[in-house]
Amino acid sequence: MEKTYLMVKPDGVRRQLVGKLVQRFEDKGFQLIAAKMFRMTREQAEYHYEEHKDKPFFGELVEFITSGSVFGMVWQGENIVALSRAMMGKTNPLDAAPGTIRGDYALNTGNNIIHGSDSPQSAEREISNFFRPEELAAGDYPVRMPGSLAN
Ligand code: IDP
Repeated sequence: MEKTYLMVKPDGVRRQLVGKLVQRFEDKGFQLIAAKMFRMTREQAEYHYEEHKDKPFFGELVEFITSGSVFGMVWQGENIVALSRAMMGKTNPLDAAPGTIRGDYALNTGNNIIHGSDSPQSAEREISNFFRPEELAAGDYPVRMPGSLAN
C-alpha cells in the first residue's frame, strides 16, 4: 500500500488546524498509521529540505520549520502521494485552488500550512527521518470493533 509523509507545519499547528487537516484525509478514505507532535532538529530540517539547500530561501525555510512544533504523520492509501498533493494545492497559495488546503487556509508560500511527499521514494526517505519502523501501525485496518460482525 502506498505511503506518504504529511506534516502540519508550525504555522498550521499555531493556528490549531491539526484536527481539521487530519479529518480531510480520513474523510478522503486514507488511513493514518503514525502521528506525533514534535520539534524538528536543525539536522532533521536540513535533511528534509536537502533538495532546496542551494536556494536563496533555504535558511529561512529551516528557521521556519524549526520555529515551533510540527505534527508529522504517516498515511497510507491508494495513490496517496498524488491525491494528497492535489488536496494540498499548489505550493504558492496564490495559485492554490479554493477547496484545497492551501487554497482554503494559506496566504503565502512561506506559511503554507502543510507538507506532503512528492513521490513514493521521497516519502520513504522522509518517513525514515522522523519515524522508526516500529512506530508505524500495521494491520489495524479495516477496523474491527469488539463484538462486531462486520469487517
Ligand atoms: P511543496 O511544499 O509544495 O512540495 P517545494 O517546492 O518542495 O513545495 O518547497 C518546499 C517548501 O519550501 C514550500 O512548501 C515552501 O514552504 C518553501 N518555499 C518554496 N519556495 C519558496 C520561496 O520562493 N520562498 C519561500 N519559501 C519557499
